[in-house]
Amino acid sequence: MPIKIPAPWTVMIAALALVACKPGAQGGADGSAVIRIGSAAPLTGEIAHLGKDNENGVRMAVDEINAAGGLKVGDKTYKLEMVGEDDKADPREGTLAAQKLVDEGVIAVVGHLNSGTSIPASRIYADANIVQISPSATNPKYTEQGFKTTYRDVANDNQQGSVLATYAAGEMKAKRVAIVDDRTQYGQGLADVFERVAKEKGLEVVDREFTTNKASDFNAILTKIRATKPDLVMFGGMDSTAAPIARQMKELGINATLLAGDGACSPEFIKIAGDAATVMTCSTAGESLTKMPKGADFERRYKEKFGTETQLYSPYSYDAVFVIADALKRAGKVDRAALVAAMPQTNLDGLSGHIAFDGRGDLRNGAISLYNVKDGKLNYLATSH
Ligand code: ABU
Repeated sequence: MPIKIPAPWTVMIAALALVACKPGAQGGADGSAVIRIGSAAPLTGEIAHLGKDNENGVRMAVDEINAAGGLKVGDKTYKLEMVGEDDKADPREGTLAAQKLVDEGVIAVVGHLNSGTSIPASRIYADANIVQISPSATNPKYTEQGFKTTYRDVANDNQQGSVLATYAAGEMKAKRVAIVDDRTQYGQGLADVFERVAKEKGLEVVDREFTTNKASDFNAILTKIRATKPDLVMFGGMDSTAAPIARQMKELGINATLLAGDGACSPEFIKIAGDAATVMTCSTAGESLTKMPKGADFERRYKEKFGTETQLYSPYSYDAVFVIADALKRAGKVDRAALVAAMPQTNLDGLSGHIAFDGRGDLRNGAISLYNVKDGKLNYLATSH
């Protein structure tokens, strides 16, 4: 028998359904209007410390905007709400997390952390017309897919791989290099660019090896590399893998620099590698926090709020929220399509530097910073634009 619903209830149910389906803006528990921003990063697994750092940057920006009274879009003021998802640094989990964020009605996403998750997730966001800004995915393919929704606010690995190879050939005066990568889209991609440019610069690539981002025993690879007598070992991969490589290089008596990209250039690397950490020279895909005019203040406030130091990408995930907020204000309404249309005109001074995007969604004039390890800390060496 059909159930009859009294007329006022049908109106209320229809109104609730409309609110539930409307992407971007929702009602808050206190009756305020709310804009949801997604944060996708690995919150469990080997690089959870980096994922948490990304999420903390988003949370810090969201809390600051709310504490200042919220975000005025058109004639209405909204509170921001961060919706965090754990993608476990896994491509398949990344697409599941992306779909969850779409279903949760976010207007934009900051993430993912890894290129290997950001790239497959980007199609899902593009299909849902959701702006995605990765604060850390550096593989060039991420922004080469032709999506209008795909952005990053760090430099890419064409630039990073080239700077690393140029630095190895120039300042480091390396002649013989061995290359190892972790077969992820980031690690292999960065190692490929490094290898191509290193050869162009006249370096001899004496060995090319690969491992995985889950491996912890590198004895076989490193014993083979030791026999080739390299000046440096370039590694494409993350800090959780680079640290045991550094330790085992020391144990095997390999007298070479470990040269790595942004994924390994973290305080966590130094903590895990211990007294082998000084073997490393590395790059990050943005300006150094120590060179950002408000970097020290950010570091202090971050520590006060989260009780821990920044790792790598929180300045960029923090900035990504302000980029979204700025584009929403210019769009004048809380609407996914309007936000997508406003993004290309981004022209903003952020914590990490000036933020404007090229036609693909890559950061214009991105910086690569170089470091070595001194006194148990990353020691800034130089910036290349
Ligand atoms: N950029 C290094 C770590 C993230 C990634 O691109 O996979």
